[in-house]
Amino acid sequence: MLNLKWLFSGLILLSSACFSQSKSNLKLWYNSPSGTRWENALPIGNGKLGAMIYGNVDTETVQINEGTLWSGSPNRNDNKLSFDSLDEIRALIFSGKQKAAEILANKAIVSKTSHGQMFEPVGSLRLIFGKSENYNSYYRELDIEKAVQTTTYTIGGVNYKRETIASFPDRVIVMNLTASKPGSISFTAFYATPQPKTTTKVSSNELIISGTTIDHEGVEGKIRFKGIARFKLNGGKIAANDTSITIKDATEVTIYISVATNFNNYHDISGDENARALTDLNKAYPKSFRQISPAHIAAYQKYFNRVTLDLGTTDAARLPTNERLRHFNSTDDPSLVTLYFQYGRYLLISSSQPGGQVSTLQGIWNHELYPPWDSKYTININTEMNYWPAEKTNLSEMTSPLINMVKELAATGDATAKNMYGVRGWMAHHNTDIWRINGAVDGAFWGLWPNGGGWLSQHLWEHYLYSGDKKYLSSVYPVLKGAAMFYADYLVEHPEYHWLVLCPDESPENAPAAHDGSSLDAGVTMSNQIVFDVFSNAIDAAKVLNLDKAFSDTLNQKRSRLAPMHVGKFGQLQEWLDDIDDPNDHHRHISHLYGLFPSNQISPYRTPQLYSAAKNTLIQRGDVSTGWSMGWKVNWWAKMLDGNHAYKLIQNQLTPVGTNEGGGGTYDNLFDAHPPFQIDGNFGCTSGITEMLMQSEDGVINLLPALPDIWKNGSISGLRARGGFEIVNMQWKGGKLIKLAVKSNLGGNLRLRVPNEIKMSNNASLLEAKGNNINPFYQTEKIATPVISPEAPVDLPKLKSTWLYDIMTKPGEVYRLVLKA
Ligand code: FUC
Repeated sequence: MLNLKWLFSGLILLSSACFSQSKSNLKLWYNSPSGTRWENALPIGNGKLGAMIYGNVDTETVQINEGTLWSGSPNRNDNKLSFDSLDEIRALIFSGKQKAAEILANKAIVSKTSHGQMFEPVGSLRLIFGKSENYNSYYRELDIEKAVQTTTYTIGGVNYKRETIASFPDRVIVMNLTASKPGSISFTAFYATPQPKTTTKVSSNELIISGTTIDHEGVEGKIRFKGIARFKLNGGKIAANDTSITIKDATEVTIYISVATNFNNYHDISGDENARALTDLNKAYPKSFRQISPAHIAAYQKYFNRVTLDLGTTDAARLPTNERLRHFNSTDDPSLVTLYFQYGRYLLISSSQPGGQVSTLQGIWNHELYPPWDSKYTININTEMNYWPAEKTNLSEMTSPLINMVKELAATGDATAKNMYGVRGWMAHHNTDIWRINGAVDGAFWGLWPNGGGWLSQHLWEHYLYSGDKKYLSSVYPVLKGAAMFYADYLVEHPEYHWLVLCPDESPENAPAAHDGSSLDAGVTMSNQIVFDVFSNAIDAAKVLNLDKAFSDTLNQKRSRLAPMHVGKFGQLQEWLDDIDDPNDHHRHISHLYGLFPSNQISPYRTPQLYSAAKNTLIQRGDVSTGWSMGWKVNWWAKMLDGNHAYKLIQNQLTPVGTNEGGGGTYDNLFDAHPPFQIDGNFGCTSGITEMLMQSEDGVINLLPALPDIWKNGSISGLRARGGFEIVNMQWKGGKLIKLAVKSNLGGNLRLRVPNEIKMSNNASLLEAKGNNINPFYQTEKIATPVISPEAPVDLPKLKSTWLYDIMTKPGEVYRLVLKA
């Protein structure tokens, strides 16, 4: 497996300059420029602005995004005909005529207006240095410990350096160009953009781009934007013509890029993009790069430094990132996993900041006028996956744009629930965008899924489970209640089985052959699981806040009438109410495993039969899939307590794009490949790596639940667990937990499940856990007894033995434990 011979001969070929420049393991670095491929460029971002830096020697390209630059304008896309056809569609589905129901739903339910607007690029700032074939010592990196991109090279004995940041405190992108010899920097700069409705202007030291976004699907583009790049020189001369700026013989150049739009929120675009762009720029411009940069790094590290991970380092780590990626599957390179894990955190901090927008399908990085799937929000998995790492990898603040979006969707989705389905509460289908559309899009096959709101609302409850913040909980309670109210009204009794089910409904984007290729159905497993969670969260939140007893009783009753999970004849967890799964179906969506992860309805300890069925389903579906689906599978195998299988999925994901059978993989800049680039796979995998090391549900904090054999030794610090606990530090050796420090922020019982015996480091007594965990954040809802097909093979999980302990904690205290020898 480990091809050391190859590796070392490769290492000898590399210049020593590269080694000395890449001391930190938390860098993506390369000894060649990006060329023309966007996915080779390196991403920076501050949650408001995003940029991809190419680092080419002849021409530097800074491809720029601004989070609120979207096509279209305030709009709704509900189909008002929906309610009149609802009974007929339901009757068709209940009588087995799914295809006919789908045809009718395409007319009556699917939107006749916008199918969602697009996240749009501003354009690129280009710096033309002129032909320079004779460069050497080329090096470029993205330092994710500092959030700084750097490119260096040498021409004619002069060392050139470009450093670029998207400053968090200063809200601008800043590029600093220096050279080892005075007067060596000359280039011509201009804006290039795919946006058709733009004008560019040049003033003495400024390039200005202004424009309006495009119309899309009948919605007029009304986002106005303004981008200003202002140049500051040390030495040399600057000259302007009508489209470009030319700089000659400077010793240092700093470029300050500010971009703003008129977007205030989904229904108000009355902002002043000119004043905004100027305000940010004028504040930043007087400061030098040496002043701006440390403040930026400090603001970034406030978040990033909260978590450290060490899985060990081998010589493979001395190779450039693209080489490491190429050889990951045949070498032992644990620190590439560390880099990928931390890169997920870097990407989340850079693309999702309080006050900004939700990280899209591509985070905050898109260069295309018509991006894949509009680079918007697919909320039947992808947007949720983006935020899986947030709470547990100690980036709780990054959920703020998501929480805000869910509140706004609750406001817009109230009319959707009423107009389209005649019910109370709020809902969203499977897509949304910056205008917070809630209608069904793309065709009923994909779009007639009423659970976008229900799933997203889980994140609001999760934020409470991690923080214990009751004031916050009361501020989002109406949203949780509204999500539950929608389902309480929308559920109908199944005419044959008599359970309460959603209808019309579907299991995202998959269709059983038995239904004539139609996805439409009633009471699909994932929906039952989501409704179960939405009801449980509303009941639990009401209890914490001492509110709405009568409504909680109603939800309780309805919850007890939901369809239970089913184990089918192939031993699988059924995707649909009927036993119609195909064991050879390898569809990338395995939505019914939502109950295993991110939800907590399937557990090896509480529901062993369902757990085995979920495992059979995972095996039947296979490993091969798209990027995000691989990311989900890492989490699932971690929940299956099978670290080696989870690691296999990480290997599949860390494979160069285009070389995997069936899709998935990774680009040279470590962006995840669906393909094309989709950022959810990055975030999903970061979450999965965390779940391999720590899980905090199922009544316990489970430490090292799915450690693969290859990560024998390691340590992690700073993970957060539900109930306000923080894993201050955890160390393992030879697969055994040897050292642990847990901080309790809220107090309460800390129940630990660990792979070996441990003791308090101060030799205080340590209780073996008994009975139910009394910690209110670790209560598990009782799952209905599953229906098991008589043909299903009986296979119950064989679980490794673990040790369970209880520690009654006090708020603010740290509890230290060590291996019991
Ligand atoms: C869903 C998935 C696709 C893709 C798209 C953005 O439709 O089925 O694979 O990820 O979202």
